[in-house]
This record gives sequence, C-alpha cells and structure tokens, in this order.
Amino acid sequence: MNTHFPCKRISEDGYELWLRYVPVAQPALAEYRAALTHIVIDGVSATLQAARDELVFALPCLLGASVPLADTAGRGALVAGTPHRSPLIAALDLEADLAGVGDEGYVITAVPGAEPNRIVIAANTDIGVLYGVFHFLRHLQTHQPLRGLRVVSAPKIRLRMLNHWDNLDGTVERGYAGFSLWDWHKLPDYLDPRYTDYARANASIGINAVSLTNVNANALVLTRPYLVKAAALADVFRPYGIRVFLTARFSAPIEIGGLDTADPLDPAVIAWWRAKADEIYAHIPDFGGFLVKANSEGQPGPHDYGRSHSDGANLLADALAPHGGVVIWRAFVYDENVAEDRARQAYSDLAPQDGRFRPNALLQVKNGPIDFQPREPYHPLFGAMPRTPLMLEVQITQEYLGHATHLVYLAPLFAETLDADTGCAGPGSLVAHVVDGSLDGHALSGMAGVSNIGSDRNWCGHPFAAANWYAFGRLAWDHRLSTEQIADEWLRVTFGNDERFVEPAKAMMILSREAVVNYMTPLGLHHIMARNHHYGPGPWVAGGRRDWTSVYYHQAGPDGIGFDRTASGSNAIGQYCSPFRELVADLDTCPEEYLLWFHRVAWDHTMKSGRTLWDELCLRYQHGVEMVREMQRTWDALSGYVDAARFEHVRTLLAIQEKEARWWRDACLLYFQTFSGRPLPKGVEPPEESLEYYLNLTHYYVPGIPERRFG
Ligand code: GCV
Repeated sequence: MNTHFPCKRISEDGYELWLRYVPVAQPALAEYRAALTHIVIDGVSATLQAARDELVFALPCLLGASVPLADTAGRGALVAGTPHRSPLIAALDLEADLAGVGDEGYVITAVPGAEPNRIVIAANTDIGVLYGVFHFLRHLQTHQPLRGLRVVSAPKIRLRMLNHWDNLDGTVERGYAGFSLWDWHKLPDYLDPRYTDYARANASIGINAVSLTNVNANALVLTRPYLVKAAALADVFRPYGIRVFLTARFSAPIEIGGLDTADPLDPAVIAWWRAKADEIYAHIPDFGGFLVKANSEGQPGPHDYGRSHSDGANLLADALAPHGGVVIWRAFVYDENVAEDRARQAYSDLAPQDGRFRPNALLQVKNGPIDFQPREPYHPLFGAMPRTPLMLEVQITQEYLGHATHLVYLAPLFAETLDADTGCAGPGSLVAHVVDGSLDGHALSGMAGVSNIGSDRNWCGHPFAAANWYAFGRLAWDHRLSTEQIADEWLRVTFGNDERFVEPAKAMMILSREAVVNYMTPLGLHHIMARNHHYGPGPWVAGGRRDWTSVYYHQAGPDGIGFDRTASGSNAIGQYCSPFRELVADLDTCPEEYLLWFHRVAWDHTMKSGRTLWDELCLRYQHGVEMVREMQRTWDALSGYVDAARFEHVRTLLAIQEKEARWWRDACLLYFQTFSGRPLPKGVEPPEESLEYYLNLTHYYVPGIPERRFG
C-alpha cells in the first residue's frame, strides 16, 4: 500500500489522522488475537485490493501479531467480500440484510457456531466491502468486543462530498492548513503518496466525492492539460470510491472556448458545453460533474444574459446527462445592487424556480442564509423547494470561527441545522429529511463540506480540526449519529481509549462551539468580523459594499442593536414556515440565541435572566472567555494521557484562543458601548486596551485570501 503511515512511530505528528493503528490493550487484545488469525478476501479489483492492503497493514499494528492473507477460511478467519465474488459469503444467510444496504452499505457480523467466532464483512459491492473494513478497524481501534458483533449500515445521503476551495496556483481560499494538497505543477507524472492517504481517510468515513477546485473558478481547469492532471487524481481516488468533480466557470466558453457569449440559451454555448463534457469524460470516465457558483460575489452567471439560475444549471445538466453526471448549483447568491436584505435574496430568487431544474441538478444550500457564521438559523430554502433536490453545504474550514488556531468542534453546528424542523410539510419536516431526499422522495441527495485540508503535516492545522473533517463524513453517512458519539469515536481513534482522557476531552469539544458563539457573536449577532481576511473582530467595519460591512448586520445605535427581520423590518422571517416563523417573530418567544438575528432590541430590554440586553451581552462575551479558560484547564489536566508533541501543540493553540477570545470581547464591547452608553456590568473584566487600539490593528498576509480579494 502506498501509505506513509508508520506502525512504529517516533513521535506523533497527526499525519495518521484517525487511521492510527496503535497496539490494542488487554482484555480486548486477547479476544482479537484469538478471533483474527488470517484474512480471506476473494475477488480481484482495485477496491478489494485497497481493503486487503488496509487490513494487512492495520491488523499487525493493532494486534502485535502477524495476520496473513489466506485462500481458505480456517478457525479465526476474517472473511470480507461480496456474495458475487466470495463463495464463503454467498454460502451465508445474509440476503435479507444485504438487500437493505444498497450499493454502498455493509454488514459486519460474527458468525455464530464458528469457534472462536468467525467475522464476516459482507456487502453488495466492492466499495461496500472497503467501507465495512474501515468500520471494522474502527471497532478494533475503540476496543469493542467481537462477540455478538452485528452491524448493518448504509449511507442516508448519496453524495457525501468535500468541496476544496483550492486554486490552481496552490493557494487555498479560506484555507488555514498550508497550501493545496494538489501539486498541479507535478501532476500528472508525480503522484504524491499523500493523495492515497487522503483517499483512505475519506473512504474510512464514507466520503465519496470531491470537487478539486475553488468555486471562485478558474476556467483553465477545464482545459486539456488540467483535465489530464485531474484524471490522474481521479485514478488514485477511484479504488476508494471517490468521484472527482470540477468547478465550472460560467464564462468558460468565452475565456477558453473563443466564443463571444456564455448565454445559456445560445446554441453555440450549448454545443460548447456538450463537447466539453464529452472531452472530460474521455479523460475521467466516472467524472461526477460540475459544481457552480454563479452570479454571486463577482462570479459570472446566467443573470449576465437575463437568464435564470435554472437556465444556467440546466445548460450544464444537459451536457452531463448523457454521461450520468450531475450539476451542483450553489444557492449562495446575492447581489450588492439589490436593496433586499441579503438574508432574503437567495430564497427570493430561487424558491420560485422550484420544479424548473433538470433531474440531474442539485441545488447546494448553505446551512444558514448569510454565510457560515458561528450561529445562524437554518436556511429558509430548506422546505421551500420540494421539487428540487437540495444539498446541504457546511463549512469545515473555520473562516469565521478562528481559522486554524481555535479549537471548535463543529458537529453541534452541523447537527443544529440537520435537526432543525422546518415544519414546511408538517411537524417533523427536518432539514435532514429534506437533504437525504426522504421528505420529498428524491433519489439524488447530497451534503457538502468546504474542506479544511491543506499541506500541513497534520492535514488541518489544528490537531482538533481533523475532528471536523471526521464529523462531517460521519454525519453525511448517518445524520442520526449524535455529536457526542462522533466526538467519542474520534478521540479514541486519534488519541486513545482511556476513559479518564476521553470523557473530559469530549466535554471540552462539546463546549467549544458555544464558547466561540459567546466570545464572537452572542445572542444572534453575525458578520461582525474584520474585513476581507475575516481574522478577528471588526464590528466597526463600514463603507464600501454595504452587504460586506458589519454595521449593516448589527445596526447598533443609541436606541438598541440587531437586524429587524420581522414583518415591520425586512420580513426575512416571512420566508420560514410555521411554527418557526411565529416562534421567532415574537420577541417574547424568539430563542435568545437568535434574538439579534431577527430583532432590533432596546439596550434595556429585559432578557430571560432578568438582566438588560446590554448587561446580558457583556456577560455572554465574558462567559465565552471563561469557557475557553475552562477548556484550557481541562486540557492541562490531560497531559498524562497525550503524547508530548500533540499535547503541547494543543496547549499552545488554546492559549492563542484565550488571547483572541479576550480580543473579541474587549473590541466588541468597547465598540458597542459607544452606542449603549452603559458601564460594563460586574463580572466583566475591564478591557485591556482602548477602542482606538483595536480599531487600528492591521494584519497583513493573513492566510486564506488569494491576492484578488473581496468582502
Ligand atoms: C469561495 C464567503 C467567503 C468567500 C467564498 C464565498 C462562497 O463569502 O468569504 O471566500 O468564496 O463565501 O461561499 O462562495
């Protein structure tokens, strides 16, 4: 296997991610050694070879004993395969289970009667076998018993996709873990072994699609030299069940095609995209399709020709359809020249187009209506377009959540959206059921995460940021998994199984999302970060494009603060279904975490705590800082359970996080105090610097922004 993962490690550097195969402790070890003496996998394919390689590599590391491949299954055999290729599996009575797991699921079972129990990993397809192998290895990594083992698992969502915002020059938009993994310059000839390890990591959590390039797209990626490079990556990923997508720049027919228009209804444009799709499929036979950002933040699109988003999407969908490809059209559309509240714009434009998209088109909707803030209410498009498959887009990279220096476990954020009840088709119309297609009967379904992966040795920058990649994959596979369970798993496979470590570390992870909300944007505040690079606070940002300023969103004044989205304001609330609409419309019932998102509120408004809004706001900021200090105390107490390198790395990053939490608190409170005119309440630490100081802080070369920049 083309892996760089060592069995015996000199020091921990995070490279292995959650595929860290360290010796299992007793008593699990004794059971595993007796039950797993050899591996039998019948059949020949690149995917089955990947499954074999993984087991042959992992089991000796885990068990400290050789576990060879064998042709026949004796006592202690681990048998993996499909009934079509494996007579051993065909002979077992697994038809009923396999009938329910589709073409990616698997069954793992201890076969009764064999002593010690024989373990079987069965699936209908080779990729199902590989997924089952990874699940089984996780079972061993987490020291769970084999006796009585029985797992039947299938993904709820069809496209489980990473969106890389990687540029062809090697930079990554909103990337905080170094440069792009894709070495375009050396591709297709040099295949970095990391590509294989990346594919392994993705397959191990069920991710089956990746778009390689930034949605702020460069048309060059659709030219022959880059298609050859993309094809080389697709070849590496294919055995791991991963299909490659590319971002399509809508104006590509002009930029690389020599046409003088990109009008989606122009016959020459239609012919150009058809020929382009044919060319791509000649290079990448299982090409997934296009991901498109159009008419948003300066990107070209169908509006440039007076056409609709569905016209644009259908143009590409038709080009891809003969090859079985799909177009993923982003719903992140808003226009500075439209006076309407930005939170309303995507819905206003797209909801009326429900039913107009081709069957092989998906609309990719961000979790909230603005832009990946620490907390947003769910996007009102979920529930408003039952005739269109809606993909959920979340941001794994921490553009607005402290980049790669803040420990923020994002599963609670993802789950908050998935679990939200839109009410649009009656009670229980969860976003999760819109997204998995079950609510509206769509076979096509998807969930995308904007990648936080880069060239850093540990992949994601912060040792805990890998938990967010992991959690994304696990939730896309099964959105019913609890955030606690995912954190539990990730901690065990990443650090170890000692309960004295796992329990407090898990509590720290769960706490972390609420901490960042408190020290950055409590009570429904949003989009108050520094301009452009989005590093640190910037509630004073004003001037220039209105919908990229902070003052547009918080609207603070002497009388109060918050965005009035009720019927007397922008009426963004009117885009939601009952009962959420009424719940948030009423100041008395609106959950306080969304208060300033939906309402403009007087500084002396009485909160549920009995305090004034001003005092509550101050104390929330203070509490955010204290929560980070609690995370620091928790981590410090865990030094005995973590290797020195990773312990120290996390400890240092938590110190930065605490410092930056204070920065957020002090800068925001000093600024908002200029409107509230009230003193900081008891319990809030006095600011360390003057407002003037924070206003004048300038940061150069913050990672994550290409030279050409906006908002
Ligand atoms: C890729 C936000 C980010 C942009 C990003 C955009 C998007 O505006 O700041 O960097 O562009 O979202 O999701 O398209």
